[in-house]
Order: sequence, then C-alpha cells, then structure tokens
Amino acid sequence: DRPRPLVAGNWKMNGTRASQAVVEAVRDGLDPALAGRIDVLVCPPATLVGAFAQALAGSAVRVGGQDVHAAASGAHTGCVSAEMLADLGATHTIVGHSERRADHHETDADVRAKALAAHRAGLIAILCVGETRAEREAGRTLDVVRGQLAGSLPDGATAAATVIAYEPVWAIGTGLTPTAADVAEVHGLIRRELAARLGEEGARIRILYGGSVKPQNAAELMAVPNVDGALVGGASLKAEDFLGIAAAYC
Ligand code: G2H
Repeated sequence: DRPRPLVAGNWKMNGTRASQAVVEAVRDGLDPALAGRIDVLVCPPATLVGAFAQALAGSAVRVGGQDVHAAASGAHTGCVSAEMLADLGATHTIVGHSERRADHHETDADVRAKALAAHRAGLIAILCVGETRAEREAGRTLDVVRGQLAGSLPDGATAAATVIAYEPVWAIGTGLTPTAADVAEVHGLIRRELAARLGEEGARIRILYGGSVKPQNAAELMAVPNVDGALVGGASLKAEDFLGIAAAYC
C-alpha cells in the first residue's frame, strides 16, 4: 500500500493576478481519472492564495502557502500566519524550504515551530530537508538529512497532516538531479527514520522528491521506492509542464 501521491507546485516569488490563467489551465487540464488517484497542489505567493483558492474551489486542485510564521498573530511586520492562509482557503503550507533556511537563517527549531503552527491552523505541513553540494561531496548527505528531520519534525506528526520533501540544495533550479539510486538511498533513510520515530504513522507519511523535476524526468524519479510525489519549482509555472509531471502517474 503506497501512500497516495502528491504533486505540488512551489511558485516561489513568481506570479501576479494574471497568473490565475495558469492554475485555471491546470484545473481544466487535469484528467479526472488521474485526479482520482493523486493529490495536486499549487503553492503561489501569499498574495495569490485567496484568489487561487476561489478559482479552484470545488476542483481537485488544492492551494497552499510557501511559508508561515510560528505565531498566530502579533507584532511580526511582513509575516503571514498559518491561520491567515487557512482563512483564505489554503490546505497546505511548505515549511523549511532550503531558500528559507539559507536566505532567512531558519534553523531546524524554527522549522519545527512553523510545522506546529501549520498543524495548529489545520494545514498540512510540507517539511523540506536536503543537503548542500559541499555536504554531499563530503559524504555527509545522510547525516545532514537525518539531523534536519530529527530537529524539524514535530513529535506526534501524523500522515494526514505531514509531508516530507527531500530537496538536495544542489539540484534546485540547476537542472541537475541525483541518480535514482541516490534518491532511493535518501528516501529510504527518511522512511526508516519516520518509522522509528512514529511507527506505522511514519510508514504512511508521504515523502516527495524536489529539485529540477521536469516532465522529462518525472516518471523515472516518481518510480523510485519511497518517492510519493514531487515538489516542483520552475516547471510548475507552466500548466503544460506541471500537468506533464502529474502525468507520470497516468
Ligand atoms: C526546489 C524546487 C521546488 P525547482 O526548490 O521546491 O524547485 O524544481 O525549480 O528545482
């Protein structure tokens, strides 16, 4: 029994109101039979979550955020809380993306607090982990991923509310991808760590691969054991490419 796959798009800091045409094309182009077998999610900038949630209401496509503050409200200028995203109709949020960890100095403890905030607001947390190029070259990939998972996954995480995304930092936006064997090794480690910590629940948590997923490589990557879907950046900005990746599950 493999978990139900999730194909998620991370738009990063891209998109304006005119981009709604892209999610409408994803909504209209998604094969209903495929939508019955996989979950499809778009995570636009927070500015677009409300409009996209309205445009996608009643469809198989869900809307999520890219980050949340750990607090529900308060004096945090410029930040967005999980409650605010949920209020707009979001069902998921990414937490701990490597760009947040690097550019905003987010620690494992910060990411854990954000995952808990997502859960508090009823959102599914997509928690990202992954090694840098230097860490991989130093042979530290498994130690780094194990450490990030241990530090950022909340106790009592459930499969219904938690998704892990393995995104090797060196594969993000570079067109480079790990080999299927490398992906299998890391996803296998994550699966074992989840099972050790959470038991049967850990066996059901979805583990996504992210980093330069394209229609051309999606089928090979999605066929790797313990790969339960994709977190897609650049290729999620075009409906045709994003649907082409989802079609790996046809
Ligand atoms: C990794 C990924 C999406 P891309 O950041 O989260 O981006 O597919 O552009 O490498």
